[in-house]
Amino acid sequence: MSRRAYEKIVTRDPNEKEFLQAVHEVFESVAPVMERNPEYRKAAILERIAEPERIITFRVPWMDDKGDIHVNRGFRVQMNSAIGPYKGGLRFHPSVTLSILKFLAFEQVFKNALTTLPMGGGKGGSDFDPKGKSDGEVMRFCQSFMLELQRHIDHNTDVPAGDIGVGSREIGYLFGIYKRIRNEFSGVLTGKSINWGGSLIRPEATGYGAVYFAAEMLASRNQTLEGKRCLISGSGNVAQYTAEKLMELGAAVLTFSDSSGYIYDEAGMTRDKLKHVMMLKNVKRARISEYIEKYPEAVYTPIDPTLDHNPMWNHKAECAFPSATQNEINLKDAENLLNNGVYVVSEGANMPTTPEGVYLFIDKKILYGPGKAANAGGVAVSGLEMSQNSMRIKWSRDEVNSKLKQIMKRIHRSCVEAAEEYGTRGNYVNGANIAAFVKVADAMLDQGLV
Ligand code: NDP
Ligand code: 2IT
Repeated sequence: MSRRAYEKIVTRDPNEKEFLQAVHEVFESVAPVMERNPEYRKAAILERIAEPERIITFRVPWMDDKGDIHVNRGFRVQMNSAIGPYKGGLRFHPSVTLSILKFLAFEQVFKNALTTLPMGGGKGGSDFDPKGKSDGEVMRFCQSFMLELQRHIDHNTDVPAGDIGVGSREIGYLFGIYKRIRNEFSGVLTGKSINWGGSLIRPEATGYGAVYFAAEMLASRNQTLEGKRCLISGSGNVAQYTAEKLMELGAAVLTFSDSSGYIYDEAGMTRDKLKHVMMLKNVKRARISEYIEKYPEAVYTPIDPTLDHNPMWNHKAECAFPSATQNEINLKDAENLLNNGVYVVSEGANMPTTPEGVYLFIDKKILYGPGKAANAGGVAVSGLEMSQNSMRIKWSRDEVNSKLKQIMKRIHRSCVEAAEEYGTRGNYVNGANIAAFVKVADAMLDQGLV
């Protein structure tokens, strides 16, 4: 690995733990690419690719329903525009820091390159916590947030979307105020509702894509998802549609979680149970613990912060779909997964496995699909939403779904080919990082020193 380039970044931002973690993994994967391509070193591609083109931070003042004033911090990290306008979600969560958004923006650059669509990478958000807030409070926050962000985005410049804490309600409020300020109806955000510019299948895309990616990995061993027992973390957008597609393909979904705990339903999810989860999380905005009130045969386990592992990952299964947040699978969890029979991990979340966990998965040669490949279906359909908006047309469900499937198949193939080309067969981490890096690096070379 290019230690020198990495150490420079550590020296500059020693406290950005998540960002350094994401950079370290990519730099390690692309070391042999740097060896083979001295022109990348000469053009300081590593130094440039890990430095955001622009970071915007701003104050977001807003008033709650009682009339009290609150101040949150807003961010947009415009990481890389070598292959298209900045593209990536907005995260509203109290844990948001610049380090987290830089890691997400960095991952996004490579993920977007893998989709083969013309999108650069960016990410943004705020430390605002939408939990327990009224619709009016969320709306006022979104309006204040966009009042500043709108200066820096445009459908040709930077196109945000949702992520944790930003779903269709928030995208609606953000879009409404953008349209009013700019006096234009454009595709400046994706994840819009279907009757005002959204794409069919966008809500489903990340979860469906993660399942298609798992199916591709299994197909490489002549296997399918049918009859496989699956553990899913999270119970939000990605988790819900991962479950839906898994059930459709005949797999058994055993778990859901949120930041308070998890449910284990040994009998497996059904359409009705999933519908109930969607109502609880999307409409009632309740906790997943309420699931057992309707389905008492399931077991709810609250998070125990004194444990060194998450018991959710300690159940018999074949597949795991981490779909909540970063670093939710540590080494102990990874060991537990393997000991329980899991040999397929398809990451719906971004960077959900710690480096030690990743090394173990690779070492044990399981089918491990890293987030930037496995969850790229969401941003891919965002790219398709942008195309539909530009052309002012709307594709059918089947059309978008079959494009999504093709894209996930292609991503899988480019990971496999790049891993093989560099002598690490079956290593999807190297495959994803290398295939994406080469594409972005070549575009950067073409465009000179910018
Ligand atoms: P949602 O806000 O819809 O759901 C997030 C889920 O994860 C909730 O169940 C939430 O629980 C749980 N969660 C969030 N933070 C934590 C935490 N710190 N500890 C434990 N659980 C947590 O978000 P999405 O489903 O959209 O996003 C889930 C993951 O997928 C994220 O990593 C995101 O970056 C990634 N992703 C999303 C894409 C998309 O299109 N939406 C695309 C690609 C990746 P609670 O209800 O308690 O907050
Ligand atoms: O992490 C991600 O890829 C997303 N949150 C989706 C980004 C997008 O622009 O659709």
